[in-house]
Amino acid sequence: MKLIPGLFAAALLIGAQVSSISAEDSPKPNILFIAVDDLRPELGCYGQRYIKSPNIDRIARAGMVFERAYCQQAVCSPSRSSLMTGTRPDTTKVWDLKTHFRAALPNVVTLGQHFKNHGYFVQGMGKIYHGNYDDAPTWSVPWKTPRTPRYALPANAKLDRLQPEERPVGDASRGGARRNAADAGTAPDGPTGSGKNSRGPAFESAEVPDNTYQDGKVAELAIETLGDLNQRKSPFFLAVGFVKPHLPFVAPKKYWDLYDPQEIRLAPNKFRPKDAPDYAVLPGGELRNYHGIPEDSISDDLARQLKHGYYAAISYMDAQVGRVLDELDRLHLRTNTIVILWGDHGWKLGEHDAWCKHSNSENDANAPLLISVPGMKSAGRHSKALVEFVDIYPTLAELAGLPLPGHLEGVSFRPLLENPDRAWKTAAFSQYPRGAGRSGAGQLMGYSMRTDRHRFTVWVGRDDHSKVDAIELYDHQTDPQENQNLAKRPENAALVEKLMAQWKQGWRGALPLR
Ligand SMILES: [Ca+2]
Repeated sequence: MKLIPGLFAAALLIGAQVSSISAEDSPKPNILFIAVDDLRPELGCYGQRYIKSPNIDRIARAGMVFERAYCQQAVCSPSRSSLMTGTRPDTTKVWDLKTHFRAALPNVVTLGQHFKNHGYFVQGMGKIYHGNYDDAPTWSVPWKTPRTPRYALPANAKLDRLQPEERPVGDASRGGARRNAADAGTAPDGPTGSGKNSRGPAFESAEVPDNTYQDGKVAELAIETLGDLNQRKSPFFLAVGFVKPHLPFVAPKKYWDLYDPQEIRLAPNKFRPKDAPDYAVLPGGELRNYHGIPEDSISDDLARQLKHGYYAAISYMDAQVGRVLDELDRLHLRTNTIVILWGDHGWKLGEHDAWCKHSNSENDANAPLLISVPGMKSAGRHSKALVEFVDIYPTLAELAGLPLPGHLEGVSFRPLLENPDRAWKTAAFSQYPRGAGRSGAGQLMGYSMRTDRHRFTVWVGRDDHSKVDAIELYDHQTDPQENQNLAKRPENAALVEKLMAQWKQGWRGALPLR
């Protein structure tokens, strides 16, 4: 074979560039940090083989799947602010979608900022922080994201722009219908100003290329950026945020075609948790913002369409993850890059006759977390250890050999990567605010504790934690769907007392021995 001199020289040059950021010259691993919006842990690699998620499954095969990872508050900005600052919502003071964590923590060093301060080139794109609440100090260069229309089909885009009074008479989406009061008053679930049926349809299937929607464009930007980062001497921290499967469930038709709607199974527990307070789980006001969604219970036919859309949106997003992973491989960066993927919180697809997030239930607090570290011996393993998203910051810092800032409220789960079955945290904590309860405790905060066996949630006054409005207790050994609150049963009095004592210890009392 006759070598073409110019090409050979180019190949040598590429090789030199690759090695310039590999272990010999720079011991620091790169980080590919993938955020996914509203992704519940219903994926192939979580044992749900009917979901087509081959690319996230690739990360699982090369890494570890955490089956019991919990966000600290099941809605975008509180969860992301907590994760990115390494502190909990009571520290960030971000419990809603309109507060920036810099208001309470003006000088906090975020995850990205910490890597930046230690020589990393830190770049972010797509949805990392919520909405317009970016944080410039996090990045080495300004965060950016491509903008695309929310819908590809003109009719849907037009509906999205219609004012409620312009909608067809008799349509449930016409103005005047009040949103579910509980949702409207207490569950921050959409941009300010959104309201009942004010948006386009909840789903869309269109014969369009992947880059019609935002995630396709974000993948393209990530691919282009990886090429640039590969030219740099410094290690990189690349944060790539995908917005699907967040509502609306829009995806190219080919991803819808991966699923047969007749085979989609509906949630078996289409009822509220028994003996739980009314506010424990809300019906899903966010979904009712979309055109054609009735205010009352969702019919089985519509539920099947919605689930079909959610699954299609997962497969579409997964394909974009795959494109970014392919580029990482093509550039030979995978051997020195830690890949982490997380969904910001779980989601209800009809469980408890409810939709969306916004609660402390297992459906909402439990979210996907996968991490792949080059050379890890436990690749392909799963861990059932209780881990929290607030642990991601210290874990990545430790894996990169960076010091751990003193403000962190989580712990590195690096030891689990060596032994996924070892003893770990005795509990994970989430919380969610609500309006006033019945006891006179005023505005409420539900502090929820997930132990190995139980979920134990105490609803207290936000201003006075000694005022208890309600308690929830679910036994995951006998009731993994949290259908029956057992807290008031006399035979559980001693258990409630024991869990209450553990709950009062909080996260500091649940830390693992390392
Ligand atoms: Ca979200």
